[in-house]
Amino acid sequence: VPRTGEVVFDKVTFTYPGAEQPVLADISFTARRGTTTAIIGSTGAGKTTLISLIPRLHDATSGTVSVGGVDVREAQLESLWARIGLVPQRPYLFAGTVGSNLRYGREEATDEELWDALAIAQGEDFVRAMPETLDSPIAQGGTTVSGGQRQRLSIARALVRQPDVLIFDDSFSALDTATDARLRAALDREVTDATVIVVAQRVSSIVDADQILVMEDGRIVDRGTHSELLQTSPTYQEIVST
Ligand code: TTP
Ligand code: MG
Repeated sequence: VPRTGEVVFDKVTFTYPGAEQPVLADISFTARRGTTTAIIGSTGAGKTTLISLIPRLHDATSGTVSVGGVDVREAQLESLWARIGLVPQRPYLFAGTVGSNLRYGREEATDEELWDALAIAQGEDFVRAMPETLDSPIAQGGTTVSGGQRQRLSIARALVRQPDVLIFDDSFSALDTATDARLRAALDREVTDATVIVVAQRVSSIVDADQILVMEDGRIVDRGTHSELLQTSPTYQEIVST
């Protein structure tokens, strides 16, 4: 029986249209509901490309990607997207208010739901400190908030949608380590049903992950928990030590 939100990659390769070299080769893994899968690897390793196949921003060149047991190529796009919350590496805020940006994707969310999402995303304090809180204006591109605030609003926006699959693409990089730790603790506590996929540069952001995939040149070269990889993966040891 396919589980809600389970994400499975089966022998996936991907080449960008017009490119000669594949960016992803032989990617296979299962990300289970209620667990966190972390993806780590150097810049250009293919992490953003990998997660972009889940909501079909691109289609695999070969192999299959499935969500909840359904091949994404056979899923209806709207219902697929409704189940996925992706926080992009460069989050985008549009001209409007804090509230309208948070409701993007789920217009019917109540103010209380927005505050709950902000509390998890560690954005509650700064939004409460704004003169008009949820009604405070946001300029196009989010230029009126800091990079870290933009990241937290973007994380809260994904949480408001209550997706089965939550994907964070380097979403904690602009946060100081204490805020990063509080955010991950809140996610662990409050988001228990979703399949969580975390792309990270910083090892401290992923030490608690149920499985860590180490990527290099479009391949998963090692996998395991933090303590397993410390023992078995020279690549991981190198990432940890830098
Ligand atoms: P990415 O998937 O963007 O690599 P990354 O997310 O691991 O890197 P970073 O940590 O810096 O975010 O890129 C993988 C390769 O694919 C890289 O050689 C650039 C190439 N690429 C394209 O050709 N077109 C694209 O649209 C993207 C996103 C990447
Ligand atoms: Mg990336």
